[in-house]
Amino acid sequence: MVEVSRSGLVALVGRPNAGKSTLLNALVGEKVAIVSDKPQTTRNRIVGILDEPRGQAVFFDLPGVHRPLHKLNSRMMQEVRSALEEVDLVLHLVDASVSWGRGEEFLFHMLDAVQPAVLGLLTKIDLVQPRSELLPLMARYAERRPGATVLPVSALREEGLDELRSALFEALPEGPRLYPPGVTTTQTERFWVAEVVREKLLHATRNELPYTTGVVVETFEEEPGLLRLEAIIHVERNSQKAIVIGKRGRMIREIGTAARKELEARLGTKVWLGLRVKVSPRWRDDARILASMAPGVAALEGELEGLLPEPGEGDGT
Ligand SMILES: Nc1nc2c(ncn2[C@@H]2O[C@H](COP(=O)(O)OP(=O)(O)OP(=O)(O)O)[C@@H](O)[C@H]2O)c(=O)[nH]1
Ligand SMILES: [Mg+2]
Repeated sequence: MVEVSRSGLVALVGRPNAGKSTLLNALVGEKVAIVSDKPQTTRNRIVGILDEPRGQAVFFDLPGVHRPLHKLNSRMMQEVRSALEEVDLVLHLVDASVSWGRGEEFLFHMLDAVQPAVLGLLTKIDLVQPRSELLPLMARYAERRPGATVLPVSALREEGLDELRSALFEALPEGPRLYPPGVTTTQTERFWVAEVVREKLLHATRNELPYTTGVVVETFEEEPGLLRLEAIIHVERNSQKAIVIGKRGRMIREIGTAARKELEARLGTKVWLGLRVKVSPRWRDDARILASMAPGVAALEGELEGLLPEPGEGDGT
């Protein structure tokens, strides 16, 4: 019997910190999205691709759904809304380790109105003890969305992922691959550099800082045996600049070293990474700076030709 190949676009949607990016990395089997314990880590649509004999799932990891107070956040929410119009399937991630509040209710409302099928996921179940406490949560989800499937998962412990993969391939339409096998993401290396710097920055700093910092790569130069990188860390106030730099530059050195090591391992080249901190009081509302933080899409050297659907095909128009 010939195996049926399925393919489609799958959005990962949830509240900030629900575990979307961690799950994406676990499903793809490679780190394609940065992760942190601070909410609003993901600011752009991140594409991650799972390729199996039974099909190909193209995931959109998205910013967590929250109330936008800046242009940056409005764009983040716009990214979620536009993704919901494009995809074949939505994975709705609900963090099983925190209580279910008004934000989650808002998200349910938002998803009630979308076209694609929604698969519910209870995430971080390794944190739920005893496990029997999952049952009322699953029941609550089923009550809120009658007929929906809801699956418990732990991306960290890789629990429930086989069941999830099976359920999602079952839900995807039949169709050919959208990307060649071996491609796991579409983001540019330049964008990845900014993301890795931001991840190390989020790990090294606390509290308010996550929301008020942004990273732009200014220099990306390939020299023989060396990748020369320079990035600007935008902050909003002098006091934040002092925190990011740290005593005698200790903090920024720590961020730079951690980012450089990860980039060298990933890109397979020696990296020189210069970091500068700049006070840009309103960068979160500055269209020019925000545009310079956009991910871009990596060129796949013509490989995609003939593999991508015709424009307009499958987009519901
Ligand atoms: N214990 C446990 N922690 C998890 C699991 N999945 C994610 N986390 C943690 O939850 C935090 C948030 O994870 P992310 O993957 O960045 O969450 P996100 O939904 O992408 O967050 P935003 O991008 O900010 O919306 C991190 O500290 C993760 O390590 C899990 O299965 N178990
Ligand atoms: Mg994320």
